[in-house]
Amino acid sequence: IAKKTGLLVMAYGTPRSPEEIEPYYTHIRHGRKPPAELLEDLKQRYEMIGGVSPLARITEEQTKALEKELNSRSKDRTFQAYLGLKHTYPFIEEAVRKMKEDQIEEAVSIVLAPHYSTLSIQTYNDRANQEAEKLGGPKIKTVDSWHDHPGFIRLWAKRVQETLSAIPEEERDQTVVIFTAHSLPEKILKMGDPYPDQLKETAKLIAEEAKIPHYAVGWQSAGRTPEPWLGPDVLDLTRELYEQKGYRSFVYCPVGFVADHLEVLYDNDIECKQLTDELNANYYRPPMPNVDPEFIRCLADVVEKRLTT
Ligand code: FEC
Repeated sequence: IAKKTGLLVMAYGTPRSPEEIEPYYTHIRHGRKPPAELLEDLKQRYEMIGGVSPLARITEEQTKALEKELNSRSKDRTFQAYLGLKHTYPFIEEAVRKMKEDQIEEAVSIVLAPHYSTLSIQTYNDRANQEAEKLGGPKIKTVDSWHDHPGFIRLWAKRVQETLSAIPEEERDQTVVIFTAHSLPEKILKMGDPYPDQLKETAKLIAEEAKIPHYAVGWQSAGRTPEPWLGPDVLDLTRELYEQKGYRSFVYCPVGFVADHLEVLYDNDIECKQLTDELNANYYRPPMPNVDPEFIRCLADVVEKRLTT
């Protein structure tokens, strides 16, 4: 009989209704309630993208699709998916408890974010492992990163090429592709964190594969705290590329994310777009991976490989 393997899919999580915004934001802030002004600002951003984020639905679809893909590939294992979220229910710990209750002894986990940081992926993996240790199982094989997976690179390369080929030829010389990920506090640099280098690697590989003549790397969605965050911020970078390099068309590739959600639908599609409008420049953004079967196959490759190492 096929061995049952737990598939723990971890992701950021999002409020499922406007009422959930406050507890969600409080969780992100490590239990500190947000000041009224910051809360209002966040509520307005959700309002601007339609009230709630599509992230909850997309994460669930990605999880189901990954489980199905893995089961279609494997004869000697049956994968059973468990969704564990970082900032809302079902929390990572709940997913691990559920696996234990279901008598899963062996599990593999993946975070739906490509780049490793001690402040991002490691916190997911630590929370999963700590809960499993507390319960005496299951044994979880975690994945650190998959930012350079050839399938992931190909998928973005194709999407950028499609976007570029829709740009009129006379405009293309003045077009720049900007690769971004979520900014993190600058203190990660002192910790020797691989996050910035991994984003640069992703950008380089996509640029090579898609033969992109002009590209830049930046950071977006920095937190609203006084400490310094990794830069250049995508808005400053856009201005600089416009003013100093003469670019007039901007193709935003938020490769640090894998789904349509607030940070893309607001921070890129509204905020960056406002700036390009103001500059009288052109805004483009290729579609996110979401549940593209090619993307799901890439995640399945990563999981399968982890199980053999
Ligand atoms: O509802 C949605 O669609 C939410 C999408 C969402 C994703 C996401 C991904 C990442 N974050 C990362 C780091 C931080 C750090 C802080 C922080 C704050 C927020 C806030 C919201 C939010 N994040 Fe997020 N993030 C998403 C949403 N994030 C909302 C709070 C308001 C704001 O600052 O805009 C700062 C925390 C602090 O104050 O101390 C740090 C990283 C990722 C990408 C990797 C991953 O998905 O885990 C890193 C999606």
